[in-house]
Amino acid sequence: MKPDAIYATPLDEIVDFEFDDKVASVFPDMIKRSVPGYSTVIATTGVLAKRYFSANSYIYDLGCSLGAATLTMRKALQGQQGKIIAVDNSAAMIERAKVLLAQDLADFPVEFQQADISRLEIKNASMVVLNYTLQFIQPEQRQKLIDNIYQGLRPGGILVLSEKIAFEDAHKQPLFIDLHHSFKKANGYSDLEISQKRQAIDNVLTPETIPQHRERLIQTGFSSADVWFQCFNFASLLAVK
Ligand code: GEK
Repeated sequence: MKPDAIYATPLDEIVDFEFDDKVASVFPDMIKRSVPGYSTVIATTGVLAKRYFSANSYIYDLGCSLGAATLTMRKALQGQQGKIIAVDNSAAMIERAKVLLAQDLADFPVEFQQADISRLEIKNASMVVLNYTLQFIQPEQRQKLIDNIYQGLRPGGILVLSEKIAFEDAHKQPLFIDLHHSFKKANGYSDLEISQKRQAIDNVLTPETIPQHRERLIQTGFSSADVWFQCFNFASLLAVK
């Protein structure tokens, strides 16, 4: 795994974070060292796929990056009839994801698409995965995307929504940001890397609170929406149609 050193040296200008080739080439190391609980969320996505997938349906992995969740779900669904449709708008991510898929031996169809998830037709889905991606969609466009997902799900189908989260409480917000930075330091990131990355990503990643996520999901029509995992300021919700 190529180590992430993108923000390791002082940069003259810090530009907005982008999912370009430089990021895609170090992505597995970056996300593992930056997102507390990432490997638990990926592994559990496979467990949920096994339970909620229904025959001849689709599973969507929206903002799939290199396809970590897709490959885990594929393994869980070997031999069944259906398809995983994995979508990302970054050409660099999709190109690399296709190479990783070609090296994977599991037997379940996967289709990678380079597309904007805000403009996607979602249909016949038993499961939709939005792992750490809604946070990059403009807040005013989020309801439309969640509506589209809800419409495309079969009754009893699920949405797995994993996000960086914010806190309303004036004490909790800085505490959890600080705890997240401690997590990154423990994983070998320097103070310079943490602060330069923070400047680069703050304009493009807008976290919301857990009550905001839950209310949106329930208002959309989901019969339940519960947090099944949280580590510091990263959480994952399971919403059932
Ligand atoms: C994982 N789920 O490893 N349309 C399509 N893709 C998008 C859009 C959009 N509008 N906006 C952002 N992306 C993955 C990790 S990373 C999270 C997801 C992170 C894509 C973007 O190109 C990137 O690959 C992904 O969403 C977010 O389980 O890096 O913090």
